[in-house]
Amino acid sequence: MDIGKSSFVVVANRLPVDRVTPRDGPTSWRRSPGGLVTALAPVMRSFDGAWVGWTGSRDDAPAPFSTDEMDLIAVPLSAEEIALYYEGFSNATLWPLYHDVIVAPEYHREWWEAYRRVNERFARAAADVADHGAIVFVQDYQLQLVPNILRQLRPDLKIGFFLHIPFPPGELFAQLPWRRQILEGLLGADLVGFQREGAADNFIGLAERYTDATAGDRQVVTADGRTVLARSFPISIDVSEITQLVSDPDVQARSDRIRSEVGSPKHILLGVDRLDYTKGIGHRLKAFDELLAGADVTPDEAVMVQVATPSRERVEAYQTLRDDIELQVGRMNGEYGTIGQPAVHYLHSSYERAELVSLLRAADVMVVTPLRDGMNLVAKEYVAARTDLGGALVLSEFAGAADELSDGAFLVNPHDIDGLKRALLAAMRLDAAEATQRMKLLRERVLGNDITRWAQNFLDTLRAV
Ligand code: ADQ
Repeated sequence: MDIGKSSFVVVANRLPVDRVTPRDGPTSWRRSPGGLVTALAPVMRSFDGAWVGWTGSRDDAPAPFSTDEMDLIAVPLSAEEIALYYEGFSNATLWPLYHDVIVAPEYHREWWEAYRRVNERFARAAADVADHGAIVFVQDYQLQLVPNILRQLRPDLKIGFFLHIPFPPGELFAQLPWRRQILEGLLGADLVGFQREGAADNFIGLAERYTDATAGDRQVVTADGRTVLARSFPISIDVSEITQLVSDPDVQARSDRIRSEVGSPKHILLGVDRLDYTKGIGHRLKAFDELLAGADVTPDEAVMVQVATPSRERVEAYQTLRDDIELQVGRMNGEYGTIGQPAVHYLHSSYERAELVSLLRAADVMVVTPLRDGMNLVAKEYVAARTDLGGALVLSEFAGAADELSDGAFLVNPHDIDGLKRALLAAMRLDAAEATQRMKLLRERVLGNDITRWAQNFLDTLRAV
């Protein structure tokens, strides 16, 4: 198939499609769920766009192919590169370092070498497909070196970068043996986007400290005189997708069934997270445990449903976390559960969007308690799902979403277990009028800035550079 040059190129660790291999018949590709691809699809369509990324399988290099919306360019990774670049440097060095060192980051030179090599491969693939003067939009912490490599290869391009996770303060970032190279990598972009204002400030300060660049107001000037904008663009969700699902009678019926299947308690508390140590799952379980132990609520009155999506299962810290959480859930159910009625319904599984939205609709209190989180889309999805203006949101102040949702949510410091218990109780005891009032405030914020608006803001800013 002839894949031409593109005037709009997205570069991300993963391609936005999953391979479907039926037993009889040819392989095909299905668009993966996710707001980012939904937001970018219209831009892709109108600009003849291409997406550069990994398929998710080792040594997988299908020839470039097209869907209705875009050309897809696969970047292959070997088993060793998956271990060193992806599981290693991305998820056991950068991820914990950028999330407040909740788990100790590991610094290994072979991991760094693989990260550098793989970033170069992604940059070359993007350089090959980008038309003269094209816009290239690079995503996230796995690819922080791509902007600068790309700039060297193709000075004609307009390059944007968006970091989906936090950017840490200097006290933590300084640990990184390759801090200068990472900063220089990002400075190859014309626009570097972050979830929160504070992250952009961290970046500007660190660029001045560790590179030859000069800090300015929401921008950095590099040694060779280029201006790099650093701004916050709080990401959001595809509100219309959730609204459509909520209005589906099957989803409504499923939501009612979920309530009765967990014993029709007065309060359903819900957590939905990737099983990740940043999400504060243990903290929220502990708070609920203490509420039950102190008889603030009884197991008849309140149950917790915790969906924990399997994640990064080959990384050691994630294996330990799973053991810890499952021990904690087992103990709680042993202590407070009865036959057919556990205190915590723990689901280690991935779900279809319709099932997820049914759960969101069934929950009286959505409990989002990360110790650190770039944004947290689940909090916004909950708000979008509550077209009935019901439910309450307990939200960590350490999630990016807290910047926008502080008015209607019960904000908590998840490390403060007593505070968390008070917030859970307050959310459970909320009277209907105040609940409606709070949900209205939350919905104003979420509906006013959805993922399409986010993409538009970022790309408009980039074009205007
Ligand atoms: P994540 O850390 O993955 O994202 P989050 O923002 O909550 O966290 O997004 C998770 C997404 O996966 C949500 O859309 C959620 O509905 C979905 N999901 C969760 N559990 C699921 C399950 N069991 N089955 C199916 N789907 C499930 C990173 C950053 C965040 C940032 C996003 C986007 O860590 O801080 O908000 O990127 O920038």
